[in-house]
Amino acid sequence: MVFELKALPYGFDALEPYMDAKTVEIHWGKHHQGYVNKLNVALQGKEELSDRGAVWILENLNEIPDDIRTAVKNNCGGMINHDMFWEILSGEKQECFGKILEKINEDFGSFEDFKKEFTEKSVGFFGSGWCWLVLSDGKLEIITTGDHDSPLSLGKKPLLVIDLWEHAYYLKHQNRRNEFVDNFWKLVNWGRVEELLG
Ligand code: MN3
Repeated sequence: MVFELKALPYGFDALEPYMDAKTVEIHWGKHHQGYVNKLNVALQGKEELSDRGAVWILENLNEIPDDIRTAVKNNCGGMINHDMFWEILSGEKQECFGKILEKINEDFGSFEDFKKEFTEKSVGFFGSGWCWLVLSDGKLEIITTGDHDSPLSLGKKPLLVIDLWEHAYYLKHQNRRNEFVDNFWKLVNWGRVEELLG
């Protein structure tokens, strides 16, 4: 199969003023699209792999031939990590609620403790990568991954993610990643995160 760029669930300006329309347009239309394109190039003539889907690929990287494994890992992760990033954002400000809030309180002590740890790990992460809330053996964890590595490759279920590559914030915030992370909290679609928790 040929992978396609998933449509954004909202318009470019839907996340204003916390995430600017120009950043969303370039991030989705150029960066995200670029990973989809490069994944298709890497998997050309390998339908037996692409037909199994992106999740299977990231859960089974050892089954990808050596000569294309790095390109497939980077670009499949680039595609699917961005799919999740867009879908857990929303312009309709929400507080964390329901089952996901209960689980966060259970595993982190309080929402504020969770938010503090996630913020510190996001702001402090060195280089390009992602910070995640994942479910691992029934327990919530905050982890970071470098480049476009996915928690799926570690056997963990991703629920929430922030993109820490400079392209995610440089136009608006330049080097001030902490401002970008602060704004991220105003955009989280907790209803979607709760659905992903299942
Ligand atoms: Mn990105």
